[in-house]
Amino acid sequence: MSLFTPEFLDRLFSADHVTVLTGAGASAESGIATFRDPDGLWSKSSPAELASYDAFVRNPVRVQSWYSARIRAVLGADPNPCHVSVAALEELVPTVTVVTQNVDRLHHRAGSTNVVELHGNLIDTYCVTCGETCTTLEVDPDASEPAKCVCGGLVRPAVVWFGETLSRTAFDAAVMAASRCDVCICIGTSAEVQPAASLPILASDHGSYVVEFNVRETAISDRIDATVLGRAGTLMPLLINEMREQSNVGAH
Ligand code: BJW
Repeated sequence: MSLFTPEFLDRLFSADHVTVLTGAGASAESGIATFRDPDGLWSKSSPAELASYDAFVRNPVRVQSWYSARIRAVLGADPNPCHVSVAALEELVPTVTVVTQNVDRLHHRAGSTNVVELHGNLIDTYCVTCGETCTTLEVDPDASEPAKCVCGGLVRPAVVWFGETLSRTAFDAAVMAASRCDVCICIGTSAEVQPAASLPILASDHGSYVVEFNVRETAISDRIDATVLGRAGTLMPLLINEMREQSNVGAH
């Protein structure tokens, strides 16, 4: 007995374009903390003190040291079965676009070839004064000075903070992917942060079948076609197995 509805599977088997929107839950099984879960990053620290440009300028050492620890966590993590299965979708569907809110580069490392990073990434850093790429923002929480560029400007991670606009190129690509896909699979996002959370609704408005894989219901559950409850690293491999079995049946 499949966990997935017949309509979802039918739409997926005949899809030309699938858009996968991922959030922190997709990387949770790689050991990377989510934001809004009971043990998530925002349960320990306030986003207002860490994830805005104002917070960064007010206390650069605090923000840089917090990001230093997160960069180390991401560099020490590996893609999990969810990332691997999302990459495997490319063997089964003509066009797959991965639109991720995650900043950990794990979709790239798992082999996905068409990834749109809505909120930037944690690997790159740049100077807020001259804009040059900097090698590192590594700083201890008790450092007396923040990490600076050779020009003297503060070094920041290449992520999108609250109140900042997303890259135009990335957002345009995400809107295009949401409005043109036949199926949209949202994995491990609370759908509480805009404008990312509006993408599945846009997909639905354009006739796409929209399903979410999550351990709990979310802010968009009652506005989409189906919610499949479970862990991303379990559900995505199950889905790929069903698709492979179906394509083998079709081939014989
Ligand atoms: C599992 C699982 C497992 C766990 N398997 N599932 C319109 C209306 C209202 C507000 C706004 C609006 N437009 C703009 C705003 C303001 C703001 C916003 O949305 N605020 C809301 C919180 C109210 N948005 C912005 O500021 C954005 N900019 C913007 O819109 O620019 C234009 C503009 C500017 C100014 C004014 C108006 C317009 C920018 C947003 C940037 C978000 N940045 C962050 C930090 C990135 C850097 C970093 O990593 O430090 O991005 S915040 C954080 O939230 C991070 C995430 O990408 C993002 C989304 O979180 P996500 O991925 O959904 O994670 P969680 O933790 O929330 O959820 C995890 C889910 O996984 C849960 O559902 C679990 O159940 C599930 N899960 N384990 C499956 N194993």
